[in-house]
Amino acid sequence: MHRITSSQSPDEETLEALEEALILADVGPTVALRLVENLRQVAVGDESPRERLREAMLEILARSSSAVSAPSKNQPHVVLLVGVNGSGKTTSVAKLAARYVAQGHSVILGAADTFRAAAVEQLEVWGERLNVQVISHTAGGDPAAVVYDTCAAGRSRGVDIVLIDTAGRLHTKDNLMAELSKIHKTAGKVIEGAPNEVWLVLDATTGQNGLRQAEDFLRYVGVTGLVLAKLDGSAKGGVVLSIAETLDLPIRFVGTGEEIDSLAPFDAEAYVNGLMGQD
Ligand SMILES: Nc1nc2c(ncn2[C@@H]2O[C@H](COP(=O)(O)OP(=O)(O)O)[C@@H](O)[C@H]2O)c(=O)[nH]1
Ligand SMILES: [Mg+2]
Repeated sequence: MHRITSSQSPDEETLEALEEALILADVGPTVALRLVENLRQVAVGDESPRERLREAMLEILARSSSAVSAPSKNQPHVVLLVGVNGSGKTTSVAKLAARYVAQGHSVILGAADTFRAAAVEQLEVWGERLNVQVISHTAGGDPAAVVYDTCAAGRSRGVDIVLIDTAGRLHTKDNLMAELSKIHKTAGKVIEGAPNEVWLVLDATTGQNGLRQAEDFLRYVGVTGLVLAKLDGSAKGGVVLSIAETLDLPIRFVGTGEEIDSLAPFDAEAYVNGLMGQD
């Protein structure tokens, strides 16, 4: 039987299989190569390459997972959700609202996706179900004005958490990204230091384009964390590992279904196990 001993480097076949698994899980060739290259170079102990790879990934995730800013007692904690079309922003806003309400927080929602009337309705349906107020304007209006009103309402009512849904936008469209910067600044005009968090919602089925998305959203609105939606399908969501490694962005929540309670705080161990195909 072939056994790796202390002085040997792991066999090429194993390394190649691991690299391929990473790429198939959407980790991306650059980070996959870097991870496997490290396995190749570091002297091998008793641990299997697979186990060491697992640890290396957990290390990346631990490094990027700074503590999330906590809601303060004095003013609303504002969270802005951003991302491309259909990534899961509105659903994630609703899920987060349900979660915060269950924790005893008061919540208000801002329907700043003014591009589509359906988007406002979608959020209002969730708001009714959760008994949470939704601030909206007519479709086609200025999203920054919605953000202004939502933050102002949140402040005057003394709510704990303000969650703002935004329109899906292509990260490559400068005018839409500039609009997002304006939304960001507007929140800060109403509530000092707002938004406290800007979470980029990524669809787990997004391949390496997710990294480019994260870079662009980070540049325009200072993304502070990720929400990985749709991790319930066959997708492994490896792109967030690339993002964590490359941009040092923490993953905050994971969406695992269309239902309101299908959202959980990110669990690095579970994620890495899923990535490596052992649940
Ligand atoms: N399976 C699954 N579907 C989701 C999840 N999050 C959102 N969706 C679905 O993805 C679609 C787009 O979601 P939506 O929140 O409207 O995306 P938005 O355009 O970014 O606001 C909807 O059909 C949602 O029900 C998830 O975690 N798992
Ligand atoms: Mg939406």
